[in-house]
Parts: sequence; C-alpha cells; structure tokens
Amino acid sequence: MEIASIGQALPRYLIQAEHERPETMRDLATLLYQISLASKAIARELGRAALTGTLGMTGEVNVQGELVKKLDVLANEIIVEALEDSGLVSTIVSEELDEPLYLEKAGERAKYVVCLDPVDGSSNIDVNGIVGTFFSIRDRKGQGPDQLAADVLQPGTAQVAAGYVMYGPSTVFVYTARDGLHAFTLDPTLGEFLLSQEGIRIPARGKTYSVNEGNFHRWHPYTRRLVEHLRTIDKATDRPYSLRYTGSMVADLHRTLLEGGLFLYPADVDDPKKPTGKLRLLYEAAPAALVVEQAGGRASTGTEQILEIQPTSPHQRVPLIIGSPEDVALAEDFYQERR
Ligand code: P6P
Repeated sequence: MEIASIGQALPRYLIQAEHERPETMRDLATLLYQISLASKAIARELGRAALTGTLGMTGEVNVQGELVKKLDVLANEIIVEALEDSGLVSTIVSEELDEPLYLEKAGERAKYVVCLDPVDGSSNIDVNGIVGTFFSIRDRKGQGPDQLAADVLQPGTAQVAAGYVMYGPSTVFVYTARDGLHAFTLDPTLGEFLLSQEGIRIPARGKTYSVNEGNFHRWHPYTRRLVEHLRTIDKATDRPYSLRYTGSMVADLHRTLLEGGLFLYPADVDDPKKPTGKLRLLYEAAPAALVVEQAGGRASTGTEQILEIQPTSPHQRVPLIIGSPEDVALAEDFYQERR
C-alpha cells in the first residue's frame, strides 16, 4: 500500500485499501464505511443526549439481565439501519437483540455477518463517561435463517475485520482488516474521520493494569495472586503497576493498546450469572482480541487464546485477559499455576 498520509480521510484510505486488496476489501471497505457513518450519528446522539431527553433507562431488561438505556436502543437502531442499507449483511448479532437478526431482503449479495455492541459501557452515559461501539465482521457461511448457527457461531479466527469506536474527548474509529491496526479521529468541522495513527503497535510490556478490584474476593485464587503481584512494590521488576479502570472496556482497551499493560475481566466464583466473567465473546472479546493481536498484543482466557474459542451461543461470556504480550504471558503463568 502507498504510504498513507496522516490526515487522510477514511473513505480515501478504504478506497486505497480496496485497490491494493480487491479480493478482500471490495465490499468490506463499503461495510466499514457504513459502520463509520453510523458511528458519527451515534456520536451526535451521545453528545446531545442530555438536551434531547435520551439519557436514562427504557425500563426494559436485555437478554444479559441488564437495564437498557435509551441510547442503547437508539444506537442499535442506527447501526442496524446502516448495515441493512449496505445490502452486504445477512445476519446481525447485537447485545441489544435477544436473537440473531436475519436480514431477509439482503439476498445473495449479503456476504457478511456482523456482531456488535452498539454502546459498550452504557452505564457511563448518564455521567458523561466514555463509551464505545464494538464491531466484528465474519464471512457468511450459511444460506438462510435456518443456517444462523453456521453463520453466527464462528471463532474469532474467522473475523475478516473488527474494531471499535471510542466516544471520548474525540471520537476515534479504530479498525483492522488483518492489514495492521489503524485509527481515525473525527474532525467535527469536516464531519469526516481522518487518519491519526497507522499501524498501531502495543508496547511489549506496560505499567498499568485495568480490572474492577471491587470483585477481588469473588475471583479464583490465581487471579487474586496475579493482581497482588502487580500491585506489590518491587523496583527491580518495575512494580507496582498503576490501576486504571473506567468501567468502559473500549476506553480501557484503547489506553492499554497505546500505552501497554493489562486489561482483565476475570471469572467470578460467586455470581452465578458470571462464572465465566461478564464480557461477551462474539462482540466484545473476539473483536478486541483481533484488534490487539494485529497490534502485536495477546488475548487469552488465561488458559486458551480468545480467537481460538468455538462459540456455542450468541451471547456467550468468557473470562478475558488482554494487552501487552509480556503482561498477558505473566497472567497466564499465574492462571496455569507456574507462579
Ligand atoms: P463492571 C460495560 O458494561 C462492560 O461490558 C465493559 O465495557 C466494561 O469493561 C465492563 O462491562 C464493566 O463491568 O462489572 O466492572 O461494571
């Protein structure tokens, strides 16, 4: 690929990628652009939610047993419409949809399955915290609604593209199509995403760990020993690590990607709803794992690679350890009782 220039608009970058790899990117570039378009609309709704009465709950509970925010529903509607308009998507798995959505009218041209979390970290919305959108794209395998299992239950290794949008001080669109990891920052004066980082690489080791320490006494002993190790003073091994945790995975993942370190959401031995942790495989852990691995990082349950897991249900949860390769390897030493 020609050396792209920082500041290049996302559409031009995607067209260039399509020229370089037409067999992979011809329709994928269009789909990624559609997702970026939806994210601009979501950013607008998030930015004015306090003024338009779209903060707060709908009063419903989703399949995860979580209270649904009005913006969860609105963002889901926006992104589903953008995916339908592309004509390229046969099936959608969304945190906001109890069952996979088969797009009947898409027909044979629809060659992709998209798994997404429209607003990840939505508990932060009402306090003006950072939230994000996760997306994960796989090739369609089945034909028709009775083939959803073939389409939906594919491991992370089958992802042809994945990424996230972070709605923070700036809105950042981060994606990989297995050609490295690239970030685009929204220029609100242009209404366009402009290339801000190309070929992001995660540091081999970091100085921060990111976990909800409030769950400390609900973790397996090996998780507790890992976290105690990270927060123990030992100058010879650059410890303690600093704790950074926002309650929004996209924000914690983005910081971990750029600065290095470890993000983890462990299994919970007490909560019957979270024996394998809280994060969903198809639309949180798997896209995050592809993103981080494309930047030279790693993603594991502590005993198996996230991308290798064969899903058994659309909203399946997995324990997640993700970040710098040396830090994930350290965590696996504790999880596999080598330390
Ligand atoms: P807890 C948000 O609900 C989310 O799925 C992730 O974005 C975030 O990392 C995690 O859950 C926060 O969960 O239990 O620490 O509030």
